Amino acid sequence: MIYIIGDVQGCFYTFLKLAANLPTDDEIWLCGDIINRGPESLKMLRWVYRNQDRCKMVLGNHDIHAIAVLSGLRAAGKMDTLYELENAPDRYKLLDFLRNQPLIRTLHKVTMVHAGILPNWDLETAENLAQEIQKGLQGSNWQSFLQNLFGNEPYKWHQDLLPHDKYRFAINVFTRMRYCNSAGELNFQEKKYPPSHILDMNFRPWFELYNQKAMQNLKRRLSNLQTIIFGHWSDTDLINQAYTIGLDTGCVWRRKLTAVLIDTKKPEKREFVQQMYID
Ligand SMILES: [Mn+2]
Repeated sequence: MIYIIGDVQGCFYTFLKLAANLPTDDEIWLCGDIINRGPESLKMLRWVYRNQDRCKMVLGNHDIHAIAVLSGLRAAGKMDTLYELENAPDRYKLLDFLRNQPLIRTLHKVTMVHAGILPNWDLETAENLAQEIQKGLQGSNWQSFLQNLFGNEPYKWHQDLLPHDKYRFAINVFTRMRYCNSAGELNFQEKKYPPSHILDMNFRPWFELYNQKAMQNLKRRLSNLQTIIFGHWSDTDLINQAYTIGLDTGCVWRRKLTAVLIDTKKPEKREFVQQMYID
């Protein structure tokens, strides 16, 4: 069986304590932002590297930022806690490990991603975009490819976007999205949940739009019923809807780290395991 764990962000001892409460035969999947802002990024990343057989991850915005910092493309910010990692003797091995990680992982009807999937996309579109970006990050020109991924624009999805615009939009969806609308536009200004003011252009939390669409598809007996498990948005606390599960319960803000067993579909029957912050 597989447990998916929310944003660890370098809270390594909280993670170890939660993992100790999960069956040792089970796989652990991490839904991104495994490092940065918390105290023990280097220990966390080394643990995930050593336990690759049992532990799988997807990249979050903080993991991608760390790739850029380790490769000299971006400077570490004031809030970053990457200093130990930047100076570790095994930093290049860990850098290569990180940039070879995917953006989404799918098992049957469950998909794990750090921030989300655009409600307008079907799973195939999302998987193709994620694979193309992954190829770019693994390729020989990965540094210039990565450099082109940073930025907010374009704000609106269109299938005919130029490649770099398309990849920048897609990585923002996979690793940074919070609010979007049914026209496929992103809003990076609002981060609060619920929003701090009334949003124009019908912006809504992406997972509510996605869940609504999946419920409509269920009524119409369509097959597009993928459940999305995500992190990234600690303001929302635990989200447990029919087709979306949000696991960022604010560990890095000294709240909780949450795991969910990939198993039953019904929200009331899902098994969650939580650990209070202890780092
Ligand atoms: Mn994040």
